[in-house]
Amino acid sequence: MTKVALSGAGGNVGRILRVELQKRGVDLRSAGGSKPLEPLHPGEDVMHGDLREPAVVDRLLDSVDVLVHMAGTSVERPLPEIIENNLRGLYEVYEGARRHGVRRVVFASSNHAFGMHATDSKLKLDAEFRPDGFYGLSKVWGEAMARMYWDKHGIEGVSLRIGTTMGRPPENFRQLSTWMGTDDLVQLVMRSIEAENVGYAAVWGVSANTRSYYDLDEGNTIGYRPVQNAEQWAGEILAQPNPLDAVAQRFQGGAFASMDYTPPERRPGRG
Ligand code: 15L
Repeated sequence: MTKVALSGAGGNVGRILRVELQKRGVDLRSAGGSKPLEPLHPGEDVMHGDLREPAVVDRLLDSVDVLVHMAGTSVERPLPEIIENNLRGLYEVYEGARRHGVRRVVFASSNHAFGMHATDSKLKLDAEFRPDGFYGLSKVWGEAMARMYWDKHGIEGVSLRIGTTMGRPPENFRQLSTWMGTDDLVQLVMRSIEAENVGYAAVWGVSANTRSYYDLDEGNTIGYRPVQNAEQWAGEILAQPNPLDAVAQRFQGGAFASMDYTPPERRPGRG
């Protein structure tokens, strides 16, 4: 049976996956960061620790076939923190994957690797990376890292370009485009674990939203077919004001894009 490790199991997405994957019979080891995870049932395979330490990574990946890597900083933060948690952390788990013969790494990438695309464009999987900050930039690096470990070391990689997933309905106008429901999230991760001969693949981690920023018609290598749609909540959401400022409304990354944004009149050569 495939042994799956889940890092970031105490985080917003990991917490959902920890429960849902076990419900579906996945043989799972769940890892938290600094805080121990309370076992959900007697004998649950849980651990915690700092993934920058090879000994912790060794515990995580011992006898593991597939790593679902959800750990790391998940919001915009100063670059030194992003480098430690997202770049160095990912490097350590990939080197651990080599040591332990892990077959596949499923990497939590993000829509923020594309956040400076305009909200009126629809992206295909080969769209240009346009990160909206240091967090998004770390996901560009992570996708390239997954590609490199497949090309160079034969570790399969799936980059999940996750939109907005939080275990509840969409809450604002932007999320009508970026939302992914829990059923779709679970299908996405199950396909990422079970699909055969993936090699390296990137997939949009969003539901089949009517207002999607992403072209889902081109399909994907792992056979993920979302069935949920944020439009179901459009009536309530459109009745509320859009909470985003004018800049955030122009770019797919929303508030991440407008954070520390240099307006045209303050750009070099325009003053
Ligand atoms: C992400 O990548 C973040 O981890 C999450 O905090 C949300 O901001 C989400 O994207 C989003 O864009 O809604």
